[in-house]
Amino acid sequence: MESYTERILITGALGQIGTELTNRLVEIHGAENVVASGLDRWQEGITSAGHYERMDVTNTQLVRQVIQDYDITTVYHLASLLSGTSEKQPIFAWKLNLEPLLHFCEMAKEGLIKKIFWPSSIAVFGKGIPKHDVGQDVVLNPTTVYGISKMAGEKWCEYYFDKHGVDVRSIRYPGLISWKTPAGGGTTDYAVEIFYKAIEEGKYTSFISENTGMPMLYMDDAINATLKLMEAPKESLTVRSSYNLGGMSFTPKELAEEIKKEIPDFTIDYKPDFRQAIADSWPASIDDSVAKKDWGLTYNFGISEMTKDMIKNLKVKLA
Ligand code: AKB
Repeated sequence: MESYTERILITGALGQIGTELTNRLVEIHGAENVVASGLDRWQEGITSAGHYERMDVTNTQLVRQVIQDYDITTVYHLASLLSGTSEKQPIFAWKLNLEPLLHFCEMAKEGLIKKIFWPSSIAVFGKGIPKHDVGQDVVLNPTTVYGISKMAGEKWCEYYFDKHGVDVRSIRYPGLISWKTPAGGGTTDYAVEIFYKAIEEGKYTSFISENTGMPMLYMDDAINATLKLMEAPKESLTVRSSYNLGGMSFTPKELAEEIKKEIPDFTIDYKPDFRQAIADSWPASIDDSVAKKDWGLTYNFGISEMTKDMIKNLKVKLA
């Protein structure tokens, strides 16, 4: 195996995954080897990374300059518009979700970068696919702007690996639940909002109907999985589009029942909006046996461990 000091660039470093992934990468590789980037201006404490670049990831010249200036070897390219927001800005969603990925793959093809991580989503599956235990190799039929962009991205990842040996790795994230940084613009985000409202107001109106099941993952498990995939030996990876990740599956009603065990007076009602149609086109549960076999995917959090941890930490954060 080739050995070198990793120099890491994270795009979308101030987002829901980015903030936590950046902290873990700093712990592993040292702050001086981690460059965080995002659209916000630099300010004290913006990130734990040793460097911060205010950068629009669609600005190809600037991105190339940053890669060269810091001798970047590995890119975690997280910047993306999520499903709800993508429906409102389809052309921009396509541009943001696809073009920078291609640019990073091109730079890897030129030998400027050694490894790329790019997140895909359960949104790639879409209509006409069985609802439960959806396998790794089913036909993809996304019906949302976000799902279409993620499906195309997966195909590009596979293409750059097959044709040019580009080491780009990817996970189809389910809904991600976390307390440190709020999510924004996603269909699964009800499962984050519900905790804020439960603690602050004791009640929540869900934009997803009570019996709609979706796969979800607690952020700690998401970060562990991402790092595990990136550390896995190249030879053990059999999927170069994107790996299924199932996490746990539950409905808003089941989550509300779990929250009530911690906050007995909590109440929920349901007013589904345009995101219900998106959720209806997604699977309720995912088969992730290929990720388990290829690179040892494991989870530490089920619905009750996650609920307890969210409430414990958010109570302190919101106090
Ligand atoms: C979203 O809801 O858009 C995301 C996702 C499942 O990719 N959380």
